[in-house]
Amino acid sequence: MSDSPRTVILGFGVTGQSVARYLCARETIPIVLDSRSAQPLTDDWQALDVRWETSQWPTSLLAETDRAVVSPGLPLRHPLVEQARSANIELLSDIDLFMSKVDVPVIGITGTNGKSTVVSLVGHLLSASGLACAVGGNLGVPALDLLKDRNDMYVLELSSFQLAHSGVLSLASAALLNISDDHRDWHGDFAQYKRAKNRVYMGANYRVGSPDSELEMNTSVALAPPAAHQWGVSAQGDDPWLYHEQEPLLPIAELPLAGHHNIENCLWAMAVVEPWIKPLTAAKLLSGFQGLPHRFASVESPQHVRCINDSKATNVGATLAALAGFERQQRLILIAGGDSKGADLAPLGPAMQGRVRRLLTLGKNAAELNEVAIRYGIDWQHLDTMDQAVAAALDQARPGDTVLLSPACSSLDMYASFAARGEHFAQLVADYHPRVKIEADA
Ligand code: UMA
Ligand code: ADP
Repeated sequence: MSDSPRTVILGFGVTGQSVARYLCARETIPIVLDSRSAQPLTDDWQALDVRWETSQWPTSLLAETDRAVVSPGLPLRHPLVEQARSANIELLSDIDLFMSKVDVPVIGITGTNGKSTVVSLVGHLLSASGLACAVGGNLGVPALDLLKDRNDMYVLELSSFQLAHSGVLSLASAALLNISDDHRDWHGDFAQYKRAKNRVYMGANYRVGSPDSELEMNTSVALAPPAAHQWGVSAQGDDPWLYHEQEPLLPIAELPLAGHHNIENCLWAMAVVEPWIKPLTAAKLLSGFQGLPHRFASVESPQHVRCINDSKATNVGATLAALAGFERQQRLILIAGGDSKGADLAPLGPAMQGRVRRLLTLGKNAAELNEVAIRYGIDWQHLDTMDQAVAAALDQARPGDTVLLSPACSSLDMYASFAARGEHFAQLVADYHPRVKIEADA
């Protein structure tokens, strides 16, 4: 008989399936509970006992289970999680299982915005310096699936959901990039969200944070001239440069990514790998990095305008960062809206003033955006579809304007994902045929 703990997996999405693969390879066949309606299962899973549409543990199973691996989508107060907790079943995440197995350094990165960009940058720096590394976690490939190949290091993007379900991770290097309002619907309030994010530092060997962090850090990052143990930005002659302490590293003009917030992201990536890569070496390696799609990415546009796909801006903080990179010259047509996830959209008002010439709103929480626009005197129009929004934006754009899709909201009320939203936007821009201007010129 096997001595392995009797394990139940809660949720059978991307994470749950990676946990099942991991356990099956160790000859433990888990049971799965999922509150969704039944999904078709591939042949690989026929041996597995998956119980769909259940928000209730079968009583006998509750008594026989040692531990439950919880998928990130299930909130801490989900009935399946609460019943397990009441029955004193050990609760853990796929990240806990991953950390218990891995014997090489793991870097973990969390934050409200910039996680995927910084994780990818870190992966790029490590690979370019000759280390075999794999990146994953919330980014896409679930952590346990990364173990199929041997690597010198791993880099994980960690969401607040994963961190809330995890124990002490003891990462080799950990960073919390920034924190602003998001995921209220999952966490209940901002304090719980913040608490979950700070769990990234538990037991960490090297802690990278902001200068104003409440916890003690090994090094910190800010867009200001750096002191000892700090990374920042300072002038070299007339030009701004990236600095580590007193050492100039790279002119900002030579960074591989557009967008003001990406200056900070480059600093974070270099700070996180400092135990393995010297600052000047890291700065030289930055140049080979190509940005990720849907994050402040220029798309093929009509000649007279620049169009930017920032569909991954699924919260207010990301859209504020995108707006901050523009002068207050009324050159922006902003397409925004979707599911706000309970967030307060009001901070967008002052940031739009002077920058946004016209706001085009879409989706579930468009009415709240319209109210913000009215309060701050911004010209706005509500539209039902992205097709209408792109046509309106390009019809109204004047030479030199920028059309920015930066929704400040999740896409899930209208699309399968932020990527589907961004691709649709880019396609509509590429297919656009000027109507108003041709008629006006004729
Ligand atoms: N489920 C229930 N009941 C619920 C909620 C979920 O039974 O109340 C089930 C779902 O029906 C599904 C399963 O749980 O069958 C697992 O779904 P999940 O929502 O936990 O998601 P996964 O498919 O496991 O994907 C997760 C991350 N998704 C979420 O955290 C919502 C993916 O991040 C991540 O890439 C993947 O693990 C691998 O690590 C996506 C995401 O949107 C990109 N993340 C959020 C974000 O970035 O803002 C946090
Ligand atoms: P995450 O994985 O945390 O969602 P991404 O790198 O995918 O982060 O970027 C998500 C959104 O946040 C994009 O709209 C991007 O332009 C914006 N963004 C990226 N870095 C930052 C940052 N440091 N601060 C604020 N917004 C950022």
